[in-house]
Amino acid sequence: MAQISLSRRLRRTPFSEGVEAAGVKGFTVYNRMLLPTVFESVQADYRHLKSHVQVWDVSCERQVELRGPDAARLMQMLTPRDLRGMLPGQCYYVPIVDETGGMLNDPVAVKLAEDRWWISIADSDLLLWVKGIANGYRLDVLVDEPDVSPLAIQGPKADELMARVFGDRVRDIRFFKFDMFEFEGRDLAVARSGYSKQGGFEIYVEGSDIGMSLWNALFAAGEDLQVRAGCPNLIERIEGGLLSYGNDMTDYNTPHECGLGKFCNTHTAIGCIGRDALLRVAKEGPVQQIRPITIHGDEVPPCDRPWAVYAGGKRVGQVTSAAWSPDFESNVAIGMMRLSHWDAGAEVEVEAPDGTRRATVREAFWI
Ligand code: THG
Repeated sequence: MAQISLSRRLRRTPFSEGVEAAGVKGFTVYNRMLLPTVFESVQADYRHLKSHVQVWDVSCERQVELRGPDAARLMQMLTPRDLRGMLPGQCYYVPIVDETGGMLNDPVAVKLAEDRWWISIADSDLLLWVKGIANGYRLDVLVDEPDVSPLAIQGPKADELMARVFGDRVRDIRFFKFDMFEFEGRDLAVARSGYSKQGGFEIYVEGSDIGMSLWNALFAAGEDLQVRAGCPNLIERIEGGLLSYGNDMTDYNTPHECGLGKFCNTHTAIGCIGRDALLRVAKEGPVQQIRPITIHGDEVPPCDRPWAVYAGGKRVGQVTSAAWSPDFESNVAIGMMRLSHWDAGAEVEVEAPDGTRRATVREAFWI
């Protein structure tokens, strides 16, 4: 198998040394940065994540920082989610849309103060869009990418590991809230969030220089908890219905097609750049939507391009993520399904690269 060539354009992270020492076996590129995808095997990593605790180098979730008197105004221009009730110390999952209502990113917004925000981005060049808007509208706000690298602690033993390093106060952090914690004289934001359904935290590590000492402290404290290096797990995130920007959705999709309508308050999100477009599409309702899908038969190959979905000889959707789930003993998948075939129970055919498979549209994998 060919290898990917390393260079300055493919950025390393403050934790790359630790990731390599832990025996990483595969990477992807995300925001022009290395993101581990496999340590032991995707299935072994999955079982460990669901049983113990893992430390994830998710530095590639880069921050777009907004700082200045117009920071809150700019943030609301970017998203149809109403931010008026959001307080410092809160995180919101926010669809970001362009002037057509197309999805540009699906980040976590972190409100540090009225005039200071981080946008913890998925894999698209959001910094350029945000800088363009700030300058085009002559807003009084600084927009840049700070030296902040998220480190996620995920799994059922995450509370115990974090309490040992940061103190029992971490146990009091509520879901999608953060508080400040000291490590080696640095004040770090620690949130209860992360790209898994196993529970856990994200540490926004400010200052690359302390990266490896935090990494080492977590591994030293968690030896008896069987702490391991891990990464966002393909199987677990499909089971949990966590979407992947660029895979499950692109700028051709609206938030409503992505099932993110619950994170839109288009009527009250005054100032949102995509508001008029979304008011129009929301009135009609989407004609396709993202759905969980069970693909029958044995383990599917990797889904590195959309797989067409058919019913009665007509195209009715596409699968964009798929993996074998040991716990559900079937292939779990995420796909964009046309309205005629998006109801749970719909029987369809998926054109996988190794042949046509029967598949069933689901409400959720655990129902
Ligand atoms: N954490 C942080 N930044 C991120 C991600 C993250 N940036 C990139 C990527 N992940 C952005 N995408 C997502 C997708 C899903 C969630 C968070 C970021 C998520 N969703 C929960 C869910 O759908 O169940 C909860 C949403 C809610 O209830 O508000 O967590 O993971 N820092």
